[in-house]
Amino acid sequence: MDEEARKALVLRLFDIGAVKFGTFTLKSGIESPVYVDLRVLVSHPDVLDQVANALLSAVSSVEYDTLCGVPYTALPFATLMSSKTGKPMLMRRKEVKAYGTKKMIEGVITPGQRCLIVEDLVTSGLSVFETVEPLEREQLIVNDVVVLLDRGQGGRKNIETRGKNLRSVLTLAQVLDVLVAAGKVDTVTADRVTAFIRDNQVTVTDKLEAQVLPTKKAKLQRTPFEDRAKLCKNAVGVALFSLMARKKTNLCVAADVVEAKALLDLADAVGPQICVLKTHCDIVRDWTDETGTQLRFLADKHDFLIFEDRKFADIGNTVVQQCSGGVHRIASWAHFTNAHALPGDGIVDGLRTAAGVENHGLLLLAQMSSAGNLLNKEYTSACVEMAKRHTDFVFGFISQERVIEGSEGDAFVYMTPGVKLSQEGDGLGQQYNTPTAVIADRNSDIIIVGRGIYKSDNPAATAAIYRKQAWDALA
Ligand code: S5P
Repeated sequence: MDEEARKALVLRLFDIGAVKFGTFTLKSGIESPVYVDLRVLVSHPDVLDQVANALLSAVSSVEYDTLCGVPYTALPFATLMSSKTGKPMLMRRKEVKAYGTKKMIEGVITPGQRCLIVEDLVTSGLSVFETVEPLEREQLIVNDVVVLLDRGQGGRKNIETRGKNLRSVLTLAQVLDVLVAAGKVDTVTADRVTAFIRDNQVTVTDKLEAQVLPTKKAKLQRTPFEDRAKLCKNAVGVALFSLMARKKTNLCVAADVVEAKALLDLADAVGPQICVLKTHCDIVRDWTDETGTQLRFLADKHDFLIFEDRKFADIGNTVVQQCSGGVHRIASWAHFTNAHALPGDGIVDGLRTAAGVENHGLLLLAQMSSAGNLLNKEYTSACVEMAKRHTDFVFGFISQERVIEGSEGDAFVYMTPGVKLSQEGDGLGQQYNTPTAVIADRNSDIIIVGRGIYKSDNPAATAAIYRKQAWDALA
């Protein structure tokens, strides 16, 4: 931005009351001779437009794929910049939704993309990191921050020492120079402001950082899987926790392919990466007893468990037949299966009768990934209570997050479907989260990935990528 444009912008900011001089008590209780309120800009579209142009010219040499404004004041800045450049925008939620998908970042997330942070005002620089953190957790690359006004109180240093480049359109010192030259502010006031800035430098201490950045506050303490194996009461659950600890994987592949050969080939290819292979035997058009036998052979060869995702939902007497009989004879080859809690305890009793607790286990569906599903909080709690009544057989949940806290919850495993590196849905209601979001933010144990892996060009290599992300997210 040239000198004239800068001057014009400063004068307009002063005219509309975005920068004021006098005596103001800040949130911290400190008295300041200057007050900057950039929220008023939304009432002045011409200034907003000037600001967006100025921010864009400040980042003309920066390479980025997407941009994200720090809420709320910088959101309209980012929106205009996105519209002018055609680059997509992401939005960070200030409050995480208490229901539904609990996303921190809205918009289409493409891991590996470079995201530019747009901020209105930098004082300490810490609020920038409240936005950087969730973006980096989603595997976006954040190198650059652009701000309209740097107050000059140490924010630049705080941002740069954390490895980010800061570009600012204006500093408060520049604003003062323009306003003094234009006769809008007298030199006594300008000197007071300069002295204030000098005397109020903000250094970010660990304590301050922990107050501002929530994830620094309470780093999740996870009980190791080998210890959870000792808490679990079902033999298959014990085997699963031990396997995860031994093989160092918390990846389950949903092998939703429709031919037996394709299923076995996929199982053989991803077998080295997974702790669980999840099947839907009723979508395999040429299923025979031999398919089950071969799957068991591959499970032994690669050290994984087989989970038939049958989602039983009938009365006890019927599920006995469905689990042990029919064409699929599920209990003869699957290590564990799952059920809806809807029919009541009889469904658990029926499946226990059909399969036995020695070599089989059961998960309950406590939450689902699909949009508009009817499994509300009360239902989830009722599922949890049901599981606690049957710990000899029920060893975990299909859920979107950990549903039982504390050591009591450590005895159960939490498996989460709806996982993909890119979060676009499938047009049929499926909703996706990234491996990191599921494991690190929602404290789940195992990611279940279907199309993200079996539809990729190289399922074995893709499985290795998901495996690493999910395992690293436990740390
Ligand atoms: O809530 C659920 C529960 C399950 S078990 N949402 C799900 O998507 N699933 C299953 O997980 C679903 O039946 C499918 O086999 C897998 C997800 O597949 P993807 O291709 O969307 O990853």
